[in-house]
Amino acid sequence: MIIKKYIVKDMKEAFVRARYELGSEAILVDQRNIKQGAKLNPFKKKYIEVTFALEEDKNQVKTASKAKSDEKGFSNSKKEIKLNMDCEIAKDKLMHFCSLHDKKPEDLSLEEKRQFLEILLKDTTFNQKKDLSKINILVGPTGVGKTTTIAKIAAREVLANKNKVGLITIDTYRIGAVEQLRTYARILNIPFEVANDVYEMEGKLKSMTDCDIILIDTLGMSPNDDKKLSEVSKFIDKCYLDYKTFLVISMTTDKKAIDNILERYILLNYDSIILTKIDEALDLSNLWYILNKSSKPIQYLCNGQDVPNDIKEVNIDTIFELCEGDLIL
Ligand SMILES: Nc1nc2c(ncn2[C@@H]2O[C@H](COP(=O)(O)OP(=O)(O)O)[C@@H](O)[C@H]2O)c(=O)[nH]1
Ligand SMILES: [Mg+2]
Repeated sequence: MIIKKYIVKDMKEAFVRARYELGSEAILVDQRNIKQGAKLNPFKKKYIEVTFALEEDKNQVKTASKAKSDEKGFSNSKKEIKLNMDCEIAKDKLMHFCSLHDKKPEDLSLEEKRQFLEILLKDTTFNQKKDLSKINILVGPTGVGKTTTIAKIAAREVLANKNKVGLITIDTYRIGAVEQLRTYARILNIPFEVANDVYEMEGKLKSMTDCDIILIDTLGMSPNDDKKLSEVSKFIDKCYLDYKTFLVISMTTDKKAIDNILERYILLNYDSIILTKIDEALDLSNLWYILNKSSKPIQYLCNGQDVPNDIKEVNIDTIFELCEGDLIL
């Protein structure tokens, strides 16, 4: 049994931190109000001390990612990898690979399947360098998960990489959008600013120059909405430091719509792609489709609503795990 105590401002923060460190199987065992600060100080801050417990595996300690991966199919277990391909290019490559090995897809060994995956990814943007910049702007259609993904990235950078992170939103259109991000910033105890117009943008960025990483949330927009695209573009132009633009696409989008998004968002000069809602997709065909279609690398894969756990950096292991179980390649 692992027991861990957290001193936090509220229960939401406690759950985010416990889930991140111990995984979703951690159980809340105790919570009590405490005050921190000098004994006679009337302005002592109120905190909650929250205790979580996690049952250990018989043989190994469950890490957060392992606990999570068991749940969402990102597991390392040696399950059969299904190679039912939905994407023509990937299918052709599989047929070629199988004929070289004189085997049917279902007879490939695990090792051969991994080899094939490496071949499949070799000629794509897969191995391009993927880093965060000082400033990172997430753009994309409405409801794809931009704000949620910003919270996931921010939490990873703060909790795992110990970076100083700041959040800015320019999404003042949607009711609740500002509050959504403000809440995450409060939980993570990091600076948060709203840029109401382009003129405010430079000042907001300057107020965060001591941050290692600044994440900027934008309004969702249809790829056909020229007016909104050019509006967001004006905000991006104000980023005077090193910056990177991420195009966020949901894996549940149909291929025609993906074509349109990839093409239209070129107006915003995006550098990299983030794929969300992998958990809701029936198969991984959109992943292969985008890998073959776009010249931009895919940086993160998001597989659920849970902040901060449901995000993975793209590498061969992540993809290999994704292909296992019921997620079909
Ligand atoms: N299933 C699933 N839902 C997600 C994922 N990412 C975000 N969501 C959900 O999608 C909805 C819209 O997310 P939001 O971040 O507000 O999207 P935005 O409009 O692009 O900022 C919310 O209900 C999120 O919880 C994901 O990877 N998988
Ligand atoms: Mg949003």
